Amino acid sequence: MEDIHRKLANEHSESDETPDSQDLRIVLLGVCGAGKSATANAILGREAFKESGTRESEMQRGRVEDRNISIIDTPGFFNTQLTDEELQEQMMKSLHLSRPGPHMFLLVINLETFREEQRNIKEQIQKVFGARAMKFTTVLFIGREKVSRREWVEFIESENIAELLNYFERRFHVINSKNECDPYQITMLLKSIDEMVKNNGGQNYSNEKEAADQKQMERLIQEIARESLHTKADLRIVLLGKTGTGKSSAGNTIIDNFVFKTGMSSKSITNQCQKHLTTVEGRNISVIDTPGLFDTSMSKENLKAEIVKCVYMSAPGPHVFLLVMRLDMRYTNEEKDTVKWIQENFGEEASRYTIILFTRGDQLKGKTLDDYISENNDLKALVNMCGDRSHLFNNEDMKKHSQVTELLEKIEKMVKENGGQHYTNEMYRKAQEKIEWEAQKQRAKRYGRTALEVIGGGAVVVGAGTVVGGAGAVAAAAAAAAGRAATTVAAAVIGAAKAGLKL
Ligand SMILES: Nc1nc2c(ncn2[C@@H]2O[C@H](COP(=O)(O)OP(=O)(O)O)[C@@H](O)[C@H]2O)c(=O)[nH]1
Ligand SMILES: [Mg+2]
Repeated sequence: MEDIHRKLANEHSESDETPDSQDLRIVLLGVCGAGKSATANAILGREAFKESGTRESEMQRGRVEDRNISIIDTPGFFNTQLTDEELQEQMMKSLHLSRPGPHMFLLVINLETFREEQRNIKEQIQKVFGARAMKFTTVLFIGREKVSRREWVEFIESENIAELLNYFERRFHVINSKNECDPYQITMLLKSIDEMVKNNGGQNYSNEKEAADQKQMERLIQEIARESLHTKADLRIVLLGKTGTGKSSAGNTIIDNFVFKTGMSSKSITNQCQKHLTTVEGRNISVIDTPGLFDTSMSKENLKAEIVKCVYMSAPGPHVFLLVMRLDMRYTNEEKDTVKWIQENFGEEASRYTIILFTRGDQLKGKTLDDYISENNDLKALVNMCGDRSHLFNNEDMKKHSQVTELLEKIEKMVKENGGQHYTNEMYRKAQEKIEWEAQKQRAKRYGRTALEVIGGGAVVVGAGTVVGGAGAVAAAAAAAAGRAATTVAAAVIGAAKAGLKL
């Protein structure tokens, strides 16, 4: 952590000072050209910032009204000179400069140039800093002298502005443009800011909440892993695949009961991993249903965090991944992406533990499954990669027990070929490390990093392929408490959780 702060500070020596912990720390936000730098200068009472084309976040300190103030100026939103990524970097830099976090974001809106379409600036703020930032934001209207009293009242009472202000719990203040701004207005502004900071309990904005959420998730993960080890089934089956392919239906067919909810919808009916333990033909098995990959109703991060739970729900690891596909659908790019996702996230080794399970056997129309597979080269290659293991279900005919018996035989044959081994959490951890490393290489190109890393909540990436932080310590504690097996699960899952929480 220290290292990162030092490195960031060195890299950006133009803003060399560090805010004193006693300073009032204010980050100025707004659209490009709103007048943020001029406003900062008006507050500080000197020409501290250059007043045009701010491209980098920068901090200046001053003593105003007997107190130290640090103001961090940022490039504007909707800035055509910066890419989205560059802007994101600069916003993260503003957090770094205001560490441990600003007391207030001042959203500067120029009464003269404010345009309707810029109202979605609240979405921009939320996207960059998270929903919590709204609590720490005050709207500062500038250029009051440019509009008549009647215009001002109409503006502030208009529906659009009322809607915008509601997001910030109606915290706002109005001052003149810099050249028309007398010291009294600044005194009143600071008084108003003090009041708002006080109402927030004197706290500063930081991503600690997210860090706390991460810790809670790690605890939950360990709990599930430990519990799963207690109720360990002899044969552990995980259903994976796109939404609507028939995963939940196939689970029901295997169990011979309506345990998993099914349905026709482009959105996932299943949004959480669900495990069911049962006895099938004298075998003690667990079936884990998962939400569909590439489901549009969940964010990518949440979806991944949820799907990876199947690994620890099947602790010490699943014997088989059933990759479910519809027989009556073409093998589309989306299907290919599903396969790619599984390979990336569970590692190439996962294919040794995979059987392609086709559903909708009722629509085979006289052909054999092999005929169907050999008609498409890509599909053939996929099945081949999975050791030519495939099976066909007709979930409409759940009473046809032979389809389940045959599937279980295929699974047992595969387990035997794998030397009785199942997919392990260690394999999962390796796959995640690989993804992490790839992502890290991408991140290294950027300065920004996430607020979590900069402001210091959870884990911090310190070097090639190494991840340290709170999570490691938790895993170590789990090692002592729960023994080795549980730890491997916990460690693997913590990796997953971190990946899911977009490190
Ligand atoms: N005709 C037919 N319909 C099926 C079959 N398997 C699933 N379905 C239907 O496909 C829809 C989606 O199934 P579901 O199990 O919820 O898919 P999931 O999103 O992958 O879990 C449901 O309406 C099922 O009734 C099958 O083998 N034949
Ligand atoms: Mg489902």
